[in-house]
Amino acid sequence: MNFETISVIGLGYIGLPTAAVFASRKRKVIGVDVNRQAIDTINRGDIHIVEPELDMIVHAAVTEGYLRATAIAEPADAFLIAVPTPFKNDHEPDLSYIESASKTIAPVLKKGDLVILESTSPVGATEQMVGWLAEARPDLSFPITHGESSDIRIAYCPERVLPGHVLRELVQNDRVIGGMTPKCSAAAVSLYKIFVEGECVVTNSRTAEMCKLTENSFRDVNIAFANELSIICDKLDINVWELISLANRHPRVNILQPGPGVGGHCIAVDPWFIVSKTPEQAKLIRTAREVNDSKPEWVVEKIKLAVADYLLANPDKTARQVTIGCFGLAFKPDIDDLRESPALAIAEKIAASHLGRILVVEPNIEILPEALGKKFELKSVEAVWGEADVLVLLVDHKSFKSVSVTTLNNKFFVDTRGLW
Ligand code: SAJ
Repeated sequence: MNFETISVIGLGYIGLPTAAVFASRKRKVIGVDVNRQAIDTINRGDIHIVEPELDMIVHAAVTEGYLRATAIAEPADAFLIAVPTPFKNDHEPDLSYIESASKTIAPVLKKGDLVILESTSPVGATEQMVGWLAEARPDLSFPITHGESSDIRIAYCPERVLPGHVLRELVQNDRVIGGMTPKCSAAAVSLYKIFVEGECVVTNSRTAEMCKLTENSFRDVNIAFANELSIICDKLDINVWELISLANRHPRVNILQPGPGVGGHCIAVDPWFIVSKTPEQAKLIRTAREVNDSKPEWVVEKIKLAVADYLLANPDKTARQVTIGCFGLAFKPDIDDLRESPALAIAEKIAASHLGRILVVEPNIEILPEALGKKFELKSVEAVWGEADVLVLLVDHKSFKSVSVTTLNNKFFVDTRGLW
């Protein structure tokens, strides 16, 4: 198939890099988004998200005329939907963005077009998307009812790129292609082969949906195991990081690292999409979520104990005179993303109860958002090291690794990452 024009709906962390990579392969790309500011920024050749090297490739794509952003869908040969799929308060998936993306592209669909859903979704979401498309375009036929002879080809093809390494992983990772029929899969493979150097492995749409959820649930369950071990080891006075590194010497054991909890927009969300579909069966997956979600609270209690120990050792001081220093606020090392961050949640909980000062070091951020600036004082590693009475390591940023362990003597500290 020849894809001259490709449309990407949703120009966020996945959609924008994908659009830019297609454009870098000299395809005409129309990016569609509801955010006027994002559209204007992209059309200026700039970016509104943080991802290494993305600015360069978006700038080149826009100035060379291959990439353009708009609020209104235009005809294309292939449509890729990469919109958010958050969950509601009860952990039920919220597919409203997919619904509105479907309604946005429906009027411009034509016979022979390919529509791909990339958003992480519960099993059955692709079929649901086809329902919305078919409702808006009763004049077109879809694979659910017309199989291989349908007018429109449909596939579910999840992304699996790691934030911070998106441009490399988009090209190099293997890609799961879940076509609704073999012809749908073949069309999707030929689209991705424009830039994917990894293997495009074909399956059906439901398996592809479940595959994405399985990948992130696998990590969540493994991290929950590590977090549970860390709580057990704390009781038994064993260093959990030493324990895991020893256990991982076994050729068939690979335990991930414990931490202050699991953050980000994927691993802490996607397992719920399995749980909400099969609540009776997904016992382990639900428990893992609960273990990881409860870890920040456990860390907060540890910090309170460290403050109490400090006061015991310094009877001349009051709680108001104790300064707590938090190292790191991001949701994982070496990024500046504070959204869904357990480190930030812990620091905020401490700020709500602690009477004294709270200093934070976040080497990837120059100025704290206004609301946070009222709660914390942003300082350098050295300043916090010197001024804080109780040190809390929340994120294993590279720059924290150089702190010499010997200088920790006589400090009160809580280390959630095993660096110190
Ligand atoms: N974490 C731990 N211990 C570990 C590893 C991670 O506590 O040993 C924590 C991190 O600190 C962070 C959270 O888990 O708070 C998630 O970080 P991550 O680096 O594991 O993953 P994400 O959320 O940045 O990206 C994941 C990736 N999925 C997998 O590795 C299976 C990525 O490939 C997916 O594309 C992405 O989710 C997504 O979009 O779904």
